[in-house]
Amino acid sequence: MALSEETIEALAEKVDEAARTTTPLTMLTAELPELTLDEAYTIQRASIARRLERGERLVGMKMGLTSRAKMEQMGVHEPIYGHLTSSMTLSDGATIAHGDYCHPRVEPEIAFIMGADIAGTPTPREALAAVSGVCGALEVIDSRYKDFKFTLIDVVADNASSTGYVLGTRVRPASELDLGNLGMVMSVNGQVVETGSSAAILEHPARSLAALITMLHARGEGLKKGQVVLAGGATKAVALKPGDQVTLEVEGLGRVALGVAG
Ligand code: OOG
Ligand code: MG
Repeated sequence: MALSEETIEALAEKVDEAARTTTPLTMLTAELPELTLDEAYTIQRASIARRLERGERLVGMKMGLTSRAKMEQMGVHEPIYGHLTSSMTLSDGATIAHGDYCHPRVEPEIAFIMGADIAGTPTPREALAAVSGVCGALEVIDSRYKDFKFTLIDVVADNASSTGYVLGTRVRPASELDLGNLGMVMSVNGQVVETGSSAAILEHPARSLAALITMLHARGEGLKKGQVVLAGGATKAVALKPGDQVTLEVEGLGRVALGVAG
């Protein structure tokens, strides 16, 4: 049985309020085991509509669960996407307050800046042709579900745990980089915590971008010039603690930093 518009709205309000008030939720599928993936994406869009009504702007999209490390860490083995809004944008070197989140984690990412609108079902090469620049990024994720545990359906409804992202200031054309194999080193308080390669992201971050555009196409949507796209964590995510200073170095793309107030 399909969900009514009222139920979709009520579930969107639930995840949106949990995010707004940082109050951990019980998984939606605990009460509604029959929720479908398509309905979960509809709930996600309805929750984003609530943010836009509050004055936030849509600034881009993100892919999630695109590396084996992330899939295994979360126990969800299918790539997903989420929406990025203006309230999630953090500047390089910014300090966040741990208390503003439920249980924040950070992960090393590659970001694309779109140089043209694109929709349809492009190949990775075609998707990359619509990109004006590539940079390193740190994503802060914060599941609204208790203990950071969820099913595929639940995490999609919760906008793929999106809560914040920092872009590196060194933005370069993809053609100048060996984008399919850039070394990535994430450190916390000067200690290396995760090392990886952009190859971990669906074998090449451009494949993640093409997969996103193809998934959006199923809903008659696409990407717009100027939007940011995060390709997905290349390694496991790491829990943030008050006082942490996080840096990510990406080969050819410099360093990105984020602090957590203690
Ligand atoms: C879901 C979001 C995944 C990524 O890069 O894999 C994600 C989660 O792990 O909470 O952002
Ligand atoms: Mg991510």
